[in-house]
Amino acid sequence: MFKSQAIFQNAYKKKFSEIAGKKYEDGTAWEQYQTLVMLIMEQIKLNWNQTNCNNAVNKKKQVYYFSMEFLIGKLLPYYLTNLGIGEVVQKGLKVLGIDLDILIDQEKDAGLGNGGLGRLAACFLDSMAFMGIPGHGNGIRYQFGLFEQKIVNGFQVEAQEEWLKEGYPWEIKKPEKSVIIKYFGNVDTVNNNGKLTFIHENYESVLAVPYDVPIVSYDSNENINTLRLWCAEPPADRQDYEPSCHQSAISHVLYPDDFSQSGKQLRLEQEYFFVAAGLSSIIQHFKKHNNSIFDLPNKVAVHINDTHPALCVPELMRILIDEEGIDWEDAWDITVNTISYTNHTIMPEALEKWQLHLVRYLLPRISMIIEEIDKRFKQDISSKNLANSELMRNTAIIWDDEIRMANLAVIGSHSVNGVSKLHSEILKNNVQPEFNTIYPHKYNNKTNGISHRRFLMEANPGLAELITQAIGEGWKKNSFELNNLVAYKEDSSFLTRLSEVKFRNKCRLQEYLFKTQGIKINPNAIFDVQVKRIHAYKRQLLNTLKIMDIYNLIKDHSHFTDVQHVFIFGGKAAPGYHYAKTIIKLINALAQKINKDQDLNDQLKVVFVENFNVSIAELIYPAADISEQISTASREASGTGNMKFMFNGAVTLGTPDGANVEIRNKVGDENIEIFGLTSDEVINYYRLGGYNALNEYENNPRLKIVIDQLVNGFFPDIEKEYQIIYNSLLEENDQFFVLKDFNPYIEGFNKLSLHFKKTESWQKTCLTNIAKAGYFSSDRSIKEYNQDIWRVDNTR
Ligand code: 26W
Repeated sequence: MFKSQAIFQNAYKKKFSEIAGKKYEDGTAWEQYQTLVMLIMEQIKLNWNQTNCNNAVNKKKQVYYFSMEFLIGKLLPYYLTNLGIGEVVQKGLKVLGIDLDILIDQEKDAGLGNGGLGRLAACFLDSMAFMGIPGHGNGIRYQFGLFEQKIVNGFQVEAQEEWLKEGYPWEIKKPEKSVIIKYFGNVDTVNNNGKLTFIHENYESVLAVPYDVPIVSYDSNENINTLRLWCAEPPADRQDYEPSCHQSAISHVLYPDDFSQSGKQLRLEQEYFFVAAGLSSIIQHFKKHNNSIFDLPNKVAVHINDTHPALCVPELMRILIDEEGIDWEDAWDITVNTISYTNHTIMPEALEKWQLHLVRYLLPRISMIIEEIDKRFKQDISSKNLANSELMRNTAIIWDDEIRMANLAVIGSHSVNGVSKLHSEILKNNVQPEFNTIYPHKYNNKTNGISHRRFLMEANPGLAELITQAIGEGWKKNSFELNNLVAYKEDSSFLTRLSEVKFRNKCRLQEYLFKTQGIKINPNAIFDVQVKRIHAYKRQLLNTLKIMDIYNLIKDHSHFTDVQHVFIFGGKAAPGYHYAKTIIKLINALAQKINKDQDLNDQLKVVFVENFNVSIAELIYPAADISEQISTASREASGTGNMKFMFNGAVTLGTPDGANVEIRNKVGDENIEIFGLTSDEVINYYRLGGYNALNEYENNPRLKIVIDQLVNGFFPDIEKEYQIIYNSLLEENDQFFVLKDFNPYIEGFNKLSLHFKKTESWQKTCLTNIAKAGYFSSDRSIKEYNQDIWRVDNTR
């Protein structure tokens, strides 16, 4: 591809005039960007088609990753690196007087996700393509992404995220592959000589139109997978519909809450929409190339990313029974053997439940099937003498006139996994112990991973180059080779270069923050970073109370350090999550107070980075010194930010939660700061109904001061602005153990701050973190998913 700069330049000029009908010099930056993407699309098309043909001819098993979210970020810079054409393109454009960075700026992050779950899906697509696994994404092409976050007077303000406004040149619309999705109506049951058939009548149709995006991974040009995103349109015979009509509303906007279950009918419509469209296109494709539908589990793996696509279970049953004419028992075997499920949260608020009457009304045939699955499951466990009342209550799919999606997912799939060792144990032993006795063979762990090519190779080119100079390029394809860096632990010139790279990355972030938010920070300071969704359980509050305490000590003259600290926060709060939004306001109020306080001599700075997204994340992780992973133990299923920081040599300050535990096992206690209650302790407290938060408050003078400051006029805000935070700690007895973990947290933080001053020792710790990060590449996760669950032969 583009063997020389001249070839690229000519192709570019030609393509430009084809697309824009004028000379490239007269084009807008958007037109220049669009041309570049179209040119790349043209180059990869052949391999993309070829991948599909090869898969068909070789009858390779295909993996379909169903996810409500895919947070793929920007594709242009990543694909240039992956295709190995970054330099040719950059230099070629430069000769034409075009700055590649300006073109990259034109691309909007595809904000098709909320947070960890969506970014995990994107990393998994990357690793599947890299490893030659025919693995495709199936999701929704939301017209509007999550939302764009603006901070106005310290408050989060949400603006529509119009990522598609100018078009998205990476997608190809495939109208010929559209599918009709049926909602509402009634089901007529007809008895044909003893065989029941089900006819769905009086339904409303929605057209699902697929848009395909190519998934191009590093050095694996010959295997280009597909992310298929479905867009809702009115059906062909109803083109008179207003564009705002019910039908097209389905793919309008991503549900912006990644926490509480909501009874929104629209979300249920969305879930059925991409499930039914995806399965229909999979079955059509399968039937074209295979003779027997009984072969489905050998040729197709359907993976459901959390319960949002759990309607795959009844929908696949519906297709097999109503359309393929298979009897229930066989259909059930095929379904269970085809589907596998990952759980991403044990928070009860986030476990999806749908009102039975809503499902009956919206999806009449699907609800019949769910009720039948529920009935047969109950009969089955009774016949095996497994039933007792607690087991019946906890495992039922339908209970209290609600459908519990997690139970449907467990019963309807052959594999159930958690996303870190700790989370998988909690899931199996504490959340679903009854299912674990019924189906012990289903439970397994797949610790999350992240694309180290995206978050190290691309995001941190300085570090990537330094690593490559030391140990060669092998680590890009085999992340475990990073371990060879251990040999450089005593090499002081290498350690110096490592700190120089970090310094440059901190300058890069400093420039960005000055340009976008007008904030000045000192790159010599410790960058202590907490970036993730804002949630009570992630405890941004604990971090804030810590900063208030440090501030108080400095003001009190009882504390002076010669290390400066910059505390960086970033993340979005769900628009309806008042508490989380108040936390954002509190952080900004603290930033205001601290940043302008002359007494502090710049010892402290607090920054809330606006609109945290994949692109901004790529600037932040490489610049971090301390990675804040301070969730209430047992609540964070895994975390993946922790891994992104680790690959970039930041040191974790965290609780023994999620994958933090595994990070500690890899780097050793001396290279991480783990503090606070363990998950067992937290779970025990929950069982006992909590702990005595008031006690902590009353017996800890420094803590008492900061808590009082929330409500005593310390912040010049409207009265009672932070009362709900104060109340959450004292009146509601601190459900997330913020006060209980306060002292150990401060201790851990102080240790890391002191360590930072011992430059060489600190750099060794950073190096160890990078060297031991290899395990947390999504390549490793995907390898395990494939070996244990999907079983696709990906040998070339
Ligand atoms: C119903 C709304 C909703 C939407 C999304 C509820 C719950 C979710 C997700 C399950 C939330 C999520 O993103 N979970 C995160 O998944 C990551 C990837 O496995 C983990 O690393 C995080 O610990 C987990 O919080």
